[in-house]
This record gives sequence, structure tokens and C-alpha cells, in this order.
Amino acid sequence: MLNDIADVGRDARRGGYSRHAFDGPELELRHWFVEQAVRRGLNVETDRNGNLWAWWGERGANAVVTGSHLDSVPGGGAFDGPLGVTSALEAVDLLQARGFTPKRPLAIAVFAEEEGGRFGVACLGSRLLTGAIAPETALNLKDPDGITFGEAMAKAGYDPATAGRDDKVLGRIGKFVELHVEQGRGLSVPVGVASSILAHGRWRFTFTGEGNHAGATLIEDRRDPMLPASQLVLAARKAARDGGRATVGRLVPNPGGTNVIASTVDVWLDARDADDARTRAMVAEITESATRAAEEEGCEVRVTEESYGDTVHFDAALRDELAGVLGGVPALPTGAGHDAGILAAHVPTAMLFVRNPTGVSHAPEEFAEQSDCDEGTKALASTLEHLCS
Ligand code: HGY
Ligand code: MN
Ligand code: MN
Ligand code: MN
Repeated sequence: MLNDIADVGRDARRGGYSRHAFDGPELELRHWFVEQAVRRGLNVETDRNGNLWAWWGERGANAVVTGSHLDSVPGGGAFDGPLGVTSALEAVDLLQARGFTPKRPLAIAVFAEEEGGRFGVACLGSRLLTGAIAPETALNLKDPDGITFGEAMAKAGYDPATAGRDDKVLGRIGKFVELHVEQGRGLSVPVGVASSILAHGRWRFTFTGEGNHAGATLIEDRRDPMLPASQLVLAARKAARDGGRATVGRLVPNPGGTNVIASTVDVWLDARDADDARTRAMVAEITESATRAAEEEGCEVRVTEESYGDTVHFDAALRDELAGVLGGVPALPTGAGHDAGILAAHVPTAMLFVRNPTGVSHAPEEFAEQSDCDEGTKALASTLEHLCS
């Protein structure tokens, strides 16, 4: 089924896919999903936060829910997100072909803005649903063109006025299982289950100096915010030790001219580590280094925590139960965030991973073998059958 959508949202400039929440290609994929769900006799609805739900039979309490997301990072791969949606649809095909009827409600969910690729905060749909972000905060997040999440929701046909924690929808989920392509080189067999997610967050550093002429301004007269911004990049690498990960993947100088000393620079730091204390210590070390560099250059720095989540330990009983049902597959931790990580604070949650032979993700080269994807789909079907029997 991934081949069906292989042409949607291709990014000719970056390579791979750019499918941003509530933007053209992502909306096209949402329509495609609805069509596919209806074709299978599922009942589709959108919740108050722009997440899609496709119910097999009556919707109701104690449901088993699977699914993932259809948005991507800029220039992302084909599997991150969509594999969890296509495998869910194909698992329903397998179960329907077997004549299986679920004994409890079963739904496929598609969550909005999982990557934060457009509005900066990842897992926005599941965070809103669970109350992990306040609606007024989420609705005012802006994309690079200045369009707010609320405006984008409205343009896509969803009512932003009703966004926010939704106990009715949340209360229906009895168990959640997300299938996902593994995003490192952690699996040497086709399928595994997730044990945990690193603590992780995003911080925005705004450095303010003085815009000026690249040729006419003497070096000693400059207050160039690119210097502390650069120091932040170096400090991030240095502070990420013993399994910690710190990344600057986005840095925007304003106004951004070759012959212009920037007046401000925005730098986004993505930092992840085993636990809260380690992650906070790493970010503190980077912040201190960047602040010192700002002072030396006569610049100011403002730091904003845009999102943060502590380590997620997936439900051990459910994880072991599924590993057993799937014939003793391995359990592995991940450094990637997922809607499953947000839901895990509220309901027993598990993840199935499909082997990624290259370990590349969030890039056009992301890959999984067809045969491993098939194994993943079969594992998901067995999981749903087991949980709904
Ligand atoms: O891990 C991430 O960056 C995102 O949640 N997928
Ligand atoms: Mn991702
Ligand atoms: Mn994903
Ligand atoms: Mn000039």
C-alpha cells in the first residue's frame, strides 16, 4: 500500500517527502486514508484535535487502537508514519479474510502533526487529545510562513475552537499499539517490540546582536549573533556524551544575506538522553556555553523550551505479552518520539518495530525490506487478533 501513496508529497528539492500537517500532500493522504478505511467497511470520524479514527464496528469503550501518522519531517522517508497506517489497514484485510470478528471495539488512528515538522512541537494531535499541551499554546504555534496551527486546522475544515483534552475519545482507548519502522540499527530480525523512549525535548535559542554591513564593519565593532549560535552547535556535540544526543538541525539567521551581519539568529536544539536529570544537565551545559559566547560577543540570548517529555517506559506486561504472542521477538529502546509515547501515560501502550537495515530515518534513504514490512503487518494482525479475542 505504500506504493499507492509513493507519489504524494515528494520533495524534488530536498529529496524524499515533505508532508506537513494540514498542508496539501498530508490532506491528500488523509483523504486517501478515509477512502481506504471506508472501502474496508470502517466508520471514520475526526476528533476535536484533527486526529482521524476508523472504527471496525461500533466505536466504544475498552477499544484496541492501532495507527500512526501521515505527516513527515522536511525531506523525510517513505516509512516513518505511513508504515504504521498502511500496516494497520492491511492487518484489517488479513483479519477480515480470516473471517475474524473483533470481540471489543477496534480502531485505526491517524494522529496530526506527529513530527512537529510544520508547527515545531511533535505529537501535537496526541498531546492535545491527552491534555499534554494547552489548546491556547498549540493553536498559536506558527509555521515558517506565520500561519498558526489554529488557522491551518480551520483551513483544513476542522474547528479549532473545540481543540483540547478530550476525555471522551481518550476514554475509549483500552490499549494502543503503534507499528513503526525502527529508526536506528537496533533490530537484526524483522520485528521487535519497544521497551522505552529516551527523554527528549526541543529548545529554541534566539541570539540578538546588531545587523550591519559585512564589508564596512570592523571585526572589533561587531556584535554578530552567528558566533554564539555556532558555539551552541559545537557545545551540543561536546555535551552529548555516554548515549546522550544533541542536535542542531535548524538555524535561521535574520535577515539572512551573504553580505549582511545577522541581527538575530534562531537556533533549535533537539536534546535526548536516558532520563530527565541527564537530559536537563546536558541542556544546561549547552545553554551555559552558548550564553558565555553571547556575552563575549555583546549579544543577548533568550531560551524557550518548546516541548519536553520524560523517558517513556512502555507497559511491561503488554510488551512481554506481545513478545510472547509473536514468538519471542526482542525488545529494544528507541531514541525517537512517537504518539505511542504520549498515550503511554494514559493507557497500556506498546509498539512494534520493523527492521531498518541501514539505520537511516528522517531522510530520503530511510528503508525497510518489503518482506520485513509484511512480517510487521502479520505481527500487527496477530496482535490485534490476540487483543480483540
Ligand atoms: O522523534 C521525533 O523526532 C519525532 O517525534 N518523530
Ligand atoms: Mn519521525
Ligand atoms: Mn513516526
Ligand atoms: Mn551595498
